Amino acid sequence: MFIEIDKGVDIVGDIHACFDEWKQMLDQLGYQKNEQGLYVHPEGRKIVSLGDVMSRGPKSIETMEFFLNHQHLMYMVDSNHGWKIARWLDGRKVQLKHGDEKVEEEFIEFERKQGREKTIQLKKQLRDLLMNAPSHYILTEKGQPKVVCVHAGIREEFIGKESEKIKNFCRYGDVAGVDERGKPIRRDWYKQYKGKLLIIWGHDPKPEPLIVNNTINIDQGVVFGGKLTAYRYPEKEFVFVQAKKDYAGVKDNPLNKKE
Ligand SMILES: [Mn+2]
Repeated sequence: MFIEIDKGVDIVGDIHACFDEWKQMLDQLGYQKNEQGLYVHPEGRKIVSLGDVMSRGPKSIETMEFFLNHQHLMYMVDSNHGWKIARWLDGRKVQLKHGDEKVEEEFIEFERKQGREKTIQLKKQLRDLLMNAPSHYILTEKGQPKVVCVHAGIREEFIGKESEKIKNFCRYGDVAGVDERGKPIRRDWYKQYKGKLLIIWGHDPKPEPLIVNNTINIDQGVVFGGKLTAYRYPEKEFVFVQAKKDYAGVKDNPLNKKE
């Protein structure tokens, strides 16, 4: 759960299968391909993903495979779509909706082209990757905690701990049931946060990075036609990649939501 910041960390918000924008982000952050065709940073930087790397967008498998092949420099926290897909890959009965059905469509196509054996193997590898993702990561400087990376939210007393309750909170945020249309009612946990550690989170798309107390939301809704955001630490800089289009095409685009 601890990552030493060392040469620097690039924290990236929800990619949601926007693989083209993700590759552009890697270029902008200065990552380069080595002789094996794998990305590395010349200064030895690392990447932490805030989860929800798949679903809704066009290239879930490619994005997940990228994480699988780059475990030498990438970390990923648990997330709501990640957890749903992990259970689906595990063969459990889950209802695929809110863009998760696109992952299944991609796998049907993958199996048609690559065959059953390869598909089973990839599904197992991705299942393991997603199932083993921790609820949050703590970035440390010479062993001292500085930054918490989490998908949907966290409370100060949960930091550094792990339990079913904590996993749920980090995956979905502070959810107070569902409204009459079946949408989760989200409580804004960050408005109550009073901790010293900087919390970087995603999940809830905002048009611009939202800085409240000691928290920063870096999900700028790339899959909804917004932008992909990375936050560089210790530089404390934002890097953006504009979406090529609105991939999700939902009627109630969350980027239009009034605060
Ligand atoms: Mn999410």
